[in-house]
Amino acid sequence: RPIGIMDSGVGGLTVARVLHEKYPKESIIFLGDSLRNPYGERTRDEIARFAGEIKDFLIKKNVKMIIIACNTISFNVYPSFLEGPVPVVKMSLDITLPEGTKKAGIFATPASIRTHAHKKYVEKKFPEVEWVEVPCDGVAAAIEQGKDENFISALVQKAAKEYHALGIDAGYWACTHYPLAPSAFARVFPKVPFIDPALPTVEAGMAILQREDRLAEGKDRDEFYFTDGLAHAEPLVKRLFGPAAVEKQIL
Ligand code: DGN
Repeated sequence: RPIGIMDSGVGGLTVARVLHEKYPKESIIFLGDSLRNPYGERTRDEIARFAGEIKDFLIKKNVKMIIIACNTISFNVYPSFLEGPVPVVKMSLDITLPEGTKKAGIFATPASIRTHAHKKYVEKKFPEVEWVEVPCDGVAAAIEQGKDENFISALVQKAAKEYHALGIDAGYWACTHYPLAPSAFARVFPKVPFIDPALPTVEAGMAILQREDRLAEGKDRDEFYFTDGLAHAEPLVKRLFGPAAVEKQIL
């Protein structure tokens, strides 16, 4: 049985890519809700309702586990979302930081920052670091729409300035869209390392499957569904995953 991966759009592909590279025997069913993207500027109830629809779709596809490859969904759904016939794994908060980091920025959508989930966790894990939260208005949407680097870096720059993050020595990509635009961040923060939690997220999910002895023995096929925006999503999927089925799916 395949592993289901969900996001509000193309961002979750950054998590799917890690799963694909590290565990090539696993099959992936991906759904990105590009039509209703961005989730990051929506209310909690809306996010929870849309996420429920994606979850139902994946369960009908007979997945053995669901990875929520979206921070906004992970930290806005209600606890009951994690219950059901298959394990549901949220985005990991368990990042590592380069040694000697003094000030670090949490870059996320406004809806993720509103929960303060990331800050609460990393402040406990790294109490010696000064953490700044940087809600990045419009950045995920710009990446979703395939806007160019100039456009995206201007948005990052604006948010960084507004939230006093320009002097950081490390950044936390707490939105799965952002690792698709590393150069836009590098322009604003030259030489600053950015941390992507995709790997600990995938490892958390695979640990569950391993414990239950449910790892796949060989890939069947990967399927990628988007509710809109195929003109941008399809070439991106092909670039990251090679030939794979990409289809439009209305929820
Ligand atoms: N990729 C989503 C996340 O990790 O928060 C956010 C995308 C969005 O809908 N704004």
